[in-house]
Amino acid sequence: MNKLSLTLLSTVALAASATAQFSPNFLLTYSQPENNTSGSGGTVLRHLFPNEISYLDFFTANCVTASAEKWLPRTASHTMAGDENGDGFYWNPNIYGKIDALLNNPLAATPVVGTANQRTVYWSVSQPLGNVISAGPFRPGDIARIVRQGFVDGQVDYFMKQEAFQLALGLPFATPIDIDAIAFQPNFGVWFSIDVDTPCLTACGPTLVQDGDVLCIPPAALMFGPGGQIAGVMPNSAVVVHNEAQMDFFTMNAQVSDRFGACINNVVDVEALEIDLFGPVMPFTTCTGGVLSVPTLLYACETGTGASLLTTQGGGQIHNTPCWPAGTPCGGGPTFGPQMGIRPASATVGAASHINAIASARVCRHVLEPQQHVVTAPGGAPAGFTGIDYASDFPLNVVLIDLAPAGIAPSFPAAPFSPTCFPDLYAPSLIIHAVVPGTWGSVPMIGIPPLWSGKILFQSIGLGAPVFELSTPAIMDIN
Ligand SMILES: [Ca+2]
Ligand SMILES: [Ca+2]
Ligand SMILES: [Ca+2]
Ligand SMILES: [Ca+2]
Repeated sequence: MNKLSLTLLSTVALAASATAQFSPNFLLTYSQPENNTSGSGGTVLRHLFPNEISYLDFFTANCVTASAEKWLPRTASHTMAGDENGDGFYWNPNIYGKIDALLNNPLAATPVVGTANQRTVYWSVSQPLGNVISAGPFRPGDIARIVRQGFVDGQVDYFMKQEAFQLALGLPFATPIDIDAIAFQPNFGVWFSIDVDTPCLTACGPTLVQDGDVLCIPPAALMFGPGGQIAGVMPNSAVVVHNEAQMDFFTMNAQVSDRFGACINNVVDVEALEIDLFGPVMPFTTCTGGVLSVPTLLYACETGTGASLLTTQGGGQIHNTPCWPAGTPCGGGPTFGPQMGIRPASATVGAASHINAIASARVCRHVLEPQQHVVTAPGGAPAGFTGIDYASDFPLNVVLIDLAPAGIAPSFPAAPFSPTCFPDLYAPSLIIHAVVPGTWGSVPMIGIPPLWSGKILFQSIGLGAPVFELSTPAIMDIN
């Protein structure tokens, strides 16, 4: 028995646990800056950016309050990644460009089965991460995350590298690609879309792979690493399962309006993918005579402004969330955005965004974000001159303050604490800055002495769960 068949056997066994993880809730990103429906208690957390991940909870929230709540703020990314571009600032408002693909890998180890955190999910970027801190690059063609390796923080850790996609597509490594949608289940393989039409050499020979195509790398062509990541692929193994014309057909059938109320007839570009484990599975015979199991796919497309979400089920439909359809049917007016957690542009026009990345997930929400990320105060500043906003589902929260070194802040595993929220402690001296109640609020900033400069770090401990649960970390640059 060769190595590939052995790998396949083990993944079939693992697949049984995957269905338990499917959630009607989503981690997701939007293509444009948006505001969420809840308003996040008036805090800065209501402003969602294309390089931040939000959480949309249809299940534990009642439908009236379902809102996209910020889950991976930029400040948490730059604390995890450090001063990746070496400019002396942690703060990089354009980090990643946009997050254009998201993956909650069912094979990833998580402290609690069925949940995910900011260290377990993977994403893709549209602009490379700076290469000052991480030994490995984070390129638009990678699906990766930022972790601590041993005692070294800020390292890029891959689900699947650009080179593996290139190999599967029959492309030379010199041809960069941008992956702009990803989904994975061990029994269905890797499903993806690219951002720019590219001539490839797939399993079917020379093929112009289009940005609206949906491709699969079948399970038998994948080799897995010990953490459930893709350690290798068979060359030229990628298959176009739904080409752009087929995706246009699904979209036409779905009969969904865009933000202006016009009916969408094509995808232009497939921008987000997730496998719907509750949907039917269809067989697909490839050009080589192989048969693939094709799952129901949730997808978003570039034309899907107002943040609609569609499904391939039944030949193409608007996805039904547990609360409502994820788009307005043709003739019913614009798709506004609140159906997927964001506010419309006006009373008559929907939100500008299409959904840019999506992953089914269940997560804990505990987030910090300074109102002001960079402070220039050579003359000093009084206490409370700005604030650190927070979101927490815990009744009581202890906000810690610490100093961070230039470059990269060290983190420490919090286990057995924080099993569902952020899993690492960035404030080891445990100096208490404030104690605040839950949901949303703001903590006053400390005063800054004249001529002081440095990096100030905040992280909060939520109390009221069975064990302490940590917030995402935040760093302010003080000049
Ligand atoms: Ca920087
Ligand atoms: Ca990308
Ligand atoms: Ca695409
Ligand atoms: Ca995308």
